Order: sequence, then C-alpha cells, then structure tokens
Amino acid sequence: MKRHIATQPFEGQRPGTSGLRKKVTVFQQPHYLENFVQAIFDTIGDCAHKTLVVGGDGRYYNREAIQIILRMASANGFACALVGRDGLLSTPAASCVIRKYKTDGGIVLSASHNPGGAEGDFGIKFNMPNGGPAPESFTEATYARTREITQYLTLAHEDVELGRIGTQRLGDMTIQILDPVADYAELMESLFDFDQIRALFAEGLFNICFDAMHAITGPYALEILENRLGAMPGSVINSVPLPDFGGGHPDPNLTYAHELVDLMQGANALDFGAASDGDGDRNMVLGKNFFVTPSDSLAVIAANAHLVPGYRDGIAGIARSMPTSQAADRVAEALGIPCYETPTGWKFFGNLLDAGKITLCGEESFGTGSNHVREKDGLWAVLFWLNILAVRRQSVEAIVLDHWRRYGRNVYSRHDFEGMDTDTARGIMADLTARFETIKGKSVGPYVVANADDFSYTDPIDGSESHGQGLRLIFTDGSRIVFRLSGTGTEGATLRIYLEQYLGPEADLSGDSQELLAGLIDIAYRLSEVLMRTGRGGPTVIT
Ligand code: G16
Repeated sequence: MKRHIATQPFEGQRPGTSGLRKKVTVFQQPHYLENFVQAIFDTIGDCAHKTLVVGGDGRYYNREAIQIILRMASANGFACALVGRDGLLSTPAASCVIRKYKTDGGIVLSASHNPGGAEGDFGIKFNMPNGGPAPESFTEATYARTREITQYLTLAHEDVELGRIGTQRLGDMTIQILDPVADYAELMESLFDFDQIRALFAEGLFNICFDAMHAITGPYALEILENRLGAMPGSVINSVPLPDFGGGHPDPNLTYAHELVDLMQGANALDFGAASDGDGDRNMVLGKNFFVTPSDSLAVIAANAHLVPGYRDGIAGIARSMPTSQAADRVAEALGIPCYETPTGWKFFGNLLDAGKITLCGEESFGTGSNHVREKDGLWAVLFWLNILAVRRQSVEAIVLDHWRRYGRNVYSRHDFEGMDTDTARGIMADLTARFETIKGKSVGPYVVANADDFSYTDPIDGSESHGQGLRLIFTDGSRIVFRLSGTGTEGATLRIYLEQYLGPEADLSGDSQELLAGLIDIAYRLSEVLMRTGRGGPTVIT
C-alpha cells in the first residue's frame, strides 16, 4: 500500500564531486536517505514506465538503503528495477547495466574510496540513462528539491529477497535480480584480447597480484583474472567484500594499498600489481619496484591503444581533469587528436564521450576509463595494461621508460592535507586567490609565473559553465602548481596540492618524483603557508 510520509528538509544535502557523501550515522537518521531519494525522483519527473538500476559497493548500510530505495521507487511509479544480487554492483558495472539494458538511469550507493563500517562513510548518486553521473544541472535541481521537500512516497511492503536471481514483484514494480559480474565480464571480453592475456599467464613466468582491498572488485577480479584469464589462484587478494572493508581504507594508492605495495618491492617482487577501490572505479598500477602515476597510465594507455582490439581502429580524442598531468596532451598531439581539459569529476567527461569527441579519459585521482561505460573503471584499466604487456612482452617499467624517452616525462605528485579545519582550508584558498591577482609575470624561485587563475570550464557540447574549479599557478616552462579543496571528503576539509614539472626526452628521466619536485613543493608550501597554518609537519598522503 502506498504511503505519503510527511518530512522536513535536512541541511547540507548538496551533492559534491560525486554524489552525496556523509557518515553512515547521518544517513541513518529517520527520513534522511528518503528525502534525498525523493528529491532524485522528483528531479527525474514522471517515473511511470521507467526502469531504474540499483546497486552499491556493499559497504555498511548498503542492504538497508536498497530496500528503502526499492520501496520508494515502486511507490513513485517505476515499472521495473534491475538490482545486483545482494545489492552489489561495482560503479562501472552499474554504468554497464544502465547502458546495456537501455534503462532510465540508476542509483549507485557508494562512498568510493572512503572508509566504511558503522562509523564510516556512505554515499548515493544518480546516474543518467547514458550510464554516467548526473551533470551539475541535475544535481543542483536535486539539491533544490531537498530544500523544499515536505513528503516522500513509500510502500508498506516486506523486504525484497536480494540474494535470489530472477524476477520478483514489489507492489506494481517488477524487480529483476541480476548476477552483478556477468554483463560486465562479457563487456571486458569484447574489448580485450583475452586469448593473448591467457597465453601470457599460461607460460607461468608472469606473476601478478590484484588487491581488491576487501571491496567490490573481489568477485569481478576473481572471475575475470583467475577464472577466465588463468592468473594463478591466489593472484587476487582481499577478494571478499566486507561492509567495513576489513577496517581498511579502500583507496588504491601507495599509502593505503600497502599490502600490495610490499609485494611489489624487493628482489622477489611480482611482475604486475594493481588495486581498486571501494566501488571498483579507481585503479593503481604497479610494476616490479615501479609505480605508474595515474597521469602517466592514461598517457601510456592512449599511446598503446592500437594494440588493444576494442581500440584498434583509433581513438577520437582524450580528456583529462585539469589537475591531471599533461602527459596525455603530448600523446594526443602526436596522434593528431584533441585533448580536453575538464574540471575534477567524472561527470564532466559524459558529454564529450556521448558526443564521440573522446574515446579515453582519466584523472590523477587514480581514475581511467573510456567510452565503453560512463564511469571510470578500475578493472578495465588493469586489463588494458595486461593486454599491452601481453603484446609488448616488456616490463611495466620498460614500457613507461620507453614512453618517457619518446614524449618526455611529466614528473607529478599530489600532496593531500586531509581532515583540516574547514575555516583554515578556506582561509588558505582565499589568501591564495588574493595573491594570484598580482603574481602574474613575477619570479618565484627559479620559475616565472605565466598565469595564475581559478579554473573555469565551459562544456564544449552544451555550453554549461563551471567556476571555482581549482587555483592554478602555471609557470613559463609549463610547470604547474594547483591548489584545490576536495569535494568528496566527509570530515573537515582536504586541501590537495598538485605539482607537475616537465622533463624533455633528452633529460635524465629517472629519479624520484619527490626529489625532482622539491623546488615546486617548497614554493607551494611557502605560498599557501600550509604547514604553519595547520601546525603539521607534512601532508597526510602523498601520491
Ligand atoms: C570522485 C570523482 C572523481 C574525482 C575524485 C576526487 O571519484 O568521480 O572525478 O577525481 O572523486 O575528487 P576530489 O578531489 O574532489 O576529492 P570517486 O572515486 O571518489 O568517485
């Protein structure tokens, strides 16, 4: 029976870089999730005859949230819901299912790389019928609805059996429970040369480790890497998704994926290592004693795309987020294709992908993807690398060094100051903005400032504008420092400082990035006064 429940607006339901992310305890407040879901449905408008995909990364509160959403979807008139078994769908798999079954969009439950558990984070976002995160026009309309909401619709009905593949009814709505891995695995088989990768593993000389970090990619990686491609059993570690990710921080970087990092170092290091995050859209790629920066990974993938079946016919263009290094720009230039610079947030790639302007895109925040779905895709990036390695038969390090010798090296790093006091963080950004007004043309250490601004973007497809996307300091030699506040954190503020310096192909290209960037790091810290103002000795995370 349909029920109209009276409610009142909650403060702060504005989606950030990627949906609404808050502490689990915030979402558990009566009506909190319901208000946001109703606001999404109201933004969609008429839900009758529509099909909705629902799935999440399995973190704490996933199952409860899915039952709430399904009851509300039925009460709001949706005709059908496609749901991953046990409420699970990785973010790229959700995008795949939305597109494959030509649905009207989906609700994805995840706080991505943020920790889970009862005290951890939870998140929700809406993806459009193209499979991609809703654009700002949609998320802002949703936010506006959350501020005026007075009631939501739900159903008095027992829980859906999320573990039972097949069809069920919930009021007038049909629910179809899907195998969360099958459609995605089939898509991967259509893009990559599985025979060639299988041959690489079959020789028994190529050892890998994929760290699923007790998050959603475990079942996907086991099926694809071990079952279908024949990687040695045990190659996938931490493969059982847990609601609290085993107490870990499911962020695939050098700090949090330390178990994998240890396996990739020393004389007995493995040949290839990779990790993915809470919801399976991020990736980190490692070679034997070698870290591939996400920016370089995008560039190497683009330069080698012709070796991979799904991209053999050429790529239309590349896009990267503004703070991502300009390594991909050099490949695009060599290929004679455009390279677009967008604000941080995967949603900004959607229009370019839909319009066929780009085939590949990526971000420094461990995200890489293509037009196969409309989300970044961790396992896709891993398979891309494995396909390249299976064809080229060189080490990861040799492939990257070869790339640098051809294109030069964009030495790159990001320093994060997490959990900062919000006012301090805002103060730093405000003071930097003020300093930027007079800094152009001035010398800072050995560098001369060519441009200093707050990045704005006009979408080339629909003309929509986004402002305040990060403070850029661009030097005359092409080096850059970018200051940006994260839009995904749930505690205090996170200041991100992005550093980039270009070394031409003729330079000495080896060397530790922190040492090579020491001069820029010093300038960034001095300009922002971040150590003094936070009283800290250094950043929380360096990637
Ligand atoms: C999200 C977005 C990415 C963004 C990242 C970091 O990723 O989809 O586009 O780069 O957050 O954003 P911020 O620097 O604002 O924290 P994910 O993996 O968290 O969904």
